[in-house]
Amino acid sequence: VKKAMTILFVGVAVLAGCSTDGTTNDSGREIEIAMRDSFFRPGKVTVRAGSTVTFRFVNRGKLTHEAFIGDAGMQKDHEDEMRMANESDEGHGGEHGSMHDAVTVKPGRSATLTHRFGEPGTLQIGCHEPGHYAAGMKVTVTVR
Ligand SMILES: [Cu+2]
Repeated sequence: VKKAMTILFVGVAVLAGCSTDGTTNDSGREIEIAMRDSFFRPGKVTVRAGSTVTFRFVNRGKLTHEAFIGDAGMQKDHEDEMRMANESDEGHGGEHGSMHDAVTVKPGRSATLTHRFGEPGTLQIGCHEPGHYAAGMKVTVTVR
């Protein structure tokens, strides 16, 4: 918990630094997000429109988790795809590695996902392991 607080504090400090300079582009920024059973910490991040940000997901839980970046509609579509993949034995891609903007992270492992944020708006990073997204396992990403 202490570490998550530190990350949160650093994140806020970085944002505060950017707001004093309108031209700051935080491309190349890396944000660490912890995966727990079953939620992400921090649960909210803010990024700049037009920047490319790398998220490092560190799975500190005992379950496998996933991270998928997209808007609310894309989260719903991905949730449906994951449900279908879990229900049928065929066409079950395992790590679903062909899908960009999604990573699956086993307990004790970490993985990165780099995303370019276009227009201002609100996106989410959701975990679509069965039941996790419904349980609130998501990060709200404010793009501004
Ligand atoms: Cu999860």
